[in-house]
Amino acid sequence: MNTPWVESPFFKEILATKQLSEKEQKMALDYNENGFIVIPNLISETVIDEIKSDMDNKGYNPEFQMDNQRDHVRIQDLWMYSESTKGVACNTEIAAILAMLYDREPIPFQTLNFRVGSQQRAHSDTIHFSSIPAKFMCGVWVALEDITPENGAVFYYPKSQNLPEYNFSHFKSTPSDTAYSDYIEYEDFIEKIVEAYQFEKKPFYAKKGDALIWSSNIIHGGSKVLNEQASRYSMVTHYYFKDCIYYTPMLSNMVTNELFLRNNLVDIKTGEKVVQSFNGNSISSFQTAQDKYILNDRIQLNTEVMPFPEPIPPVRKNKIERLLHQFGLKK
Ligand SMILES: O=C(O)CCC(=O)C(=O)O
Repeated sequence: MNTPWVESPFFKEILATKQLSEKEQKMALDYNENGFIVIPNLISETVIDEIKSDMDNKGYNPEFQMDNQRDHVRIQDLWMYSESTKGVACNTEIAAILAMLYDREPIPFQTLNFRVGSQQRAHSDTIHFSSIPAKFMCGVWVALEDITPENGAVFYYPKSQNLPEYNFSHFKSTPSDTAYSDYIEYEDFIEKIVEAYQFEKKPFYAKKGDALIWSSNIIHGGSKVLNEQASRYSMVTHYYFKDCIYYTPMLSNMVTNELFLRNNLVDIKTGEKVVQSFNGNSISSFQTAQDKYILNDRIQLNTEVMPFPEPIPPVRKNKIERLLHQFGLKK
């Protein structure tokens, strides 16, 4: 089935065919049941100290030149400037666990480093990072200091990974495009979903060095910070898995199925652009708006999922339109 085996309805059957150690089996069972697992004491004190020093001396230092997004809470993709952050994103122990859980090569593609609690409202990562086949994505969050009720623990709702992958098409009454300014509507919706299903909220009071792996669709966020002076050094790496099509539902039109494809994903391990495919098979894409694509495998417009150069040259566009008419794909 085109779903991670660990999230498959046939999980138990598949598990019985696998040669897993007792430890791996327990991880797979827990991940399947709850949508997350904890790996205690994964990252050493030395590495943690190096990351924190890079955060303070580079990420949060306005004098240090970097093009990445950063504010007083988070630094995006510090791995580009911090070998130790990159080392955690490419940690071989994490990679082995992810490869075991997903049966595909993990691709670390984004890091976020936090100095304080994010206080981010409940959400699933699938609103930002989805894939075809679905659910080939996960987050690995690492505590770079002890987490307490004071400093804004990450929280999650076990079993919520089994919900549909909610996006704007599930609650907005119009088929219009969405933008980040609409995100609050998604957060309000997710809050209502959590209430409706009465999921149990669990804070992650991690010890320094502990890691939490969460599945793409589990609802999670950052608790309120009770002590404004408290730091919460931590980092998260987001992973996709090989041979999928990668897109952002938040910026796609999920009613008309026009996808915001992540054409510029970079594999942190190699620094190379990630090739998109459906289980290794390339699929054509047709650009419908500046940042949106439909996938089509009948008309060979492109050999793989890649954008056309922008703007689409008029001659080519006419040819595409003629082809779409011819195949009954456009009136
Ligand atoms: O670190 C946190 O407080 C939350 C991070 C998070 O929700 C995410 O990376 O998706």
